Amino acid sequence: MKITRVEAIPFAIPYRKPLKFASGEVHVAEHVLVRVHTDDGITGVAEAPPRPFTYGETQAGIIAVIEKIFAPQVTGLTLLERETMASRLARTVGNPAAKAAIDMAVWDALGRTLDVQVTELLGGYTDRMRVSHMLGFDEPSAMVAEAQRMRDEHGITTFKVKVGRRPVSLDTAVVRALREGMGDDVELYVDGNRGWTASESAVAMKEMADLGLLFAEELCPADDVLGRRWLVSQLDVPFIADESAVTPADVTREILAGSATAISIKTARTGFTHSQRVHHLAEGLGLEVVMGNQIDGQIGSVCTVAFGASYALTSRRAGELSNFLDMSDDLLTEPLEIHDGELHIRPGAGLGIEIDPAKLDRYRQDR
Ligand code: MUC
Ligand code: MG
Repeated sequence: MKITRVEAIPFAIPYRKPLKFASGEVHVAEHVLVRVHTDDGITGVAEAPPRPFTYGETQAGIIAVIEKIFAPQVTGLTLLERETMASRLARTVGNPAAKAAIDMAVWDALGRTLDVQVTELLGGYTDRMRVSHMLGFDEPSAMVAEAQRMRDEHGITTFKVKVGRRPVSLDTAVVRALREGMGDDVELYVDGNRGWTASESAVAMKEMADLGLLFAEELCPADDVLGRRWLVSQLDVPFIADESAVTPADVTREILAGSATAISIKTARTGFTHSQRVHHLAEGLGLEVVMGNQIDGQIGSVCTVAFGASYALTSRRAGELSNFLDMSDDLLTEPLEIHDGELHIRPGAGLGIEIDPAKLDRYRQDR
């Protein structure tokens, strides 16, 4: 069970349909495949998606920090020494996606070694999650057409709508068109990625008050401390902290300050080990949780559903598990499929996935 090597492999897969939102846009998935090898001949995998507009990480930076700092710190530890590993990684500030990918590859390797699923190791609550699809900026008719396609082809009936443009009517018109076009049975919520001010957010939420929204997420920056508290105090839907609340300490600060009332857990930035801590905190505080999407590929989406399915709290709401559908290809031997609005965990040990060597050869950027 001893870790002998950690690999960080850059790869790039274009998006068929780029995702645009208030803090950035993604046209190509330029991710890092992380592989953790052990002396038993086991390999665990995960992927790190660099999101410079959210965490400051780049693809080159993730590879450098893994190769220069993290790989030497974890090599020689066993798969069971995860808290020692976490405390060593914590000596370096930031770099959440790089740390998370190592952590998840270690859990995958542990599951494969013990011949159990990661979901069983973590909590084993269920084997699937309902799926929420994230709709990026576009014209109202195009966003309604995409939502209809997702419902018709995959049975998805929960949608997170990206907002945060100016004037706010650009986005409120989209949400209204979605409600009118999709009917009252679909679940809709909005994510501003900090694009609006607190007062713009309040105007927009009033304008959408009759649209039956489920949640609002990161409509304005958490750094607008009093403005955000003022906004959250007047909303009648839960306000999700996403990029403002990555660590358990961030979550505690945001919630106790009245600047958020629900939490997004993203395994791409907290791995499984720290996502567990955020989950337990949310449970203790009585918060709603949504399993979020870091614009993940299929490996990242498998990680999200593996964690989300582990607990009652994380599997209650639809998880954001479908943005890989917008990519032109991926690395798995058996692609993920969403049916009847659900994504199942994989049946095999660990995360239950295999990397297709031909696909990796085609998309890796280091050869
Ligand atoms: C989301 O929920 O915000 C967009 C930026 C980011 O960091 O994650 C995505 C989705
Ligand atoms: Mg968000």
